[in-house]
Amino acid sequence: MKTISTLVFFLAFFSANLVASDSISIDDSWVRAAPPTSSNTAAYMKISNHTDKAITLKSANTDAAKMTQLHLSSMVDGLMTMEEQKQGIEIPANSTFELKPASYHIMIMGLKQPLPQEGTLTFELKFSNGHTTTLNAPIKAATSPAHEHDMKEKMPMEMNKKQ
Ligand SMILES: [Cu+2]
Repeated sequence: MKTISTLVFFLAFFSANLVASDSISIDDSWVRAAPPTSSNTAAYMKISNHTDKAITLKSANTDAAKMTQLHLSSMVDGLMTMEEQKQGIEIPANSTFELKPASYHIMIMGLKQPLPQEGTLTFELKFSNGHTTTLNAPIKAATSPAHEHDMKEKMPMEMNKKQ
């Protein structure tokens, strides 16, 4: 009986995954660990659109923070700035789009508690085609010391000079 219930579990698991990957799949997601001095961080991932139409990431939500926005970082006059992408982030047809440091990201503002470099953060992503994905993104340390969220921003954010 144990073998059968294990098998049923795996079949249910894999078929759920197949349904979820119909239009959109997410790989390599991660959240930047935040020290106690910072209440903001960002999440990154690769989003694949398996359809022949563009799909827009409309929103991301997590219970761990007061607010979540979709942002684009770019260099303006030698300063890294970020702008909210109110229209969402478009994933072109049949392609993979990467949210990454110094580029598109999910901005997490007003963390309810520090994010140590362990565990995962749960997100819900909503897409323009009605698709919704729940994601458990691992929390990792920053790989690059100079990051947009440590610099002066258009919006008020803590400077993180201690590190
Ligand atoms: Cu940002």
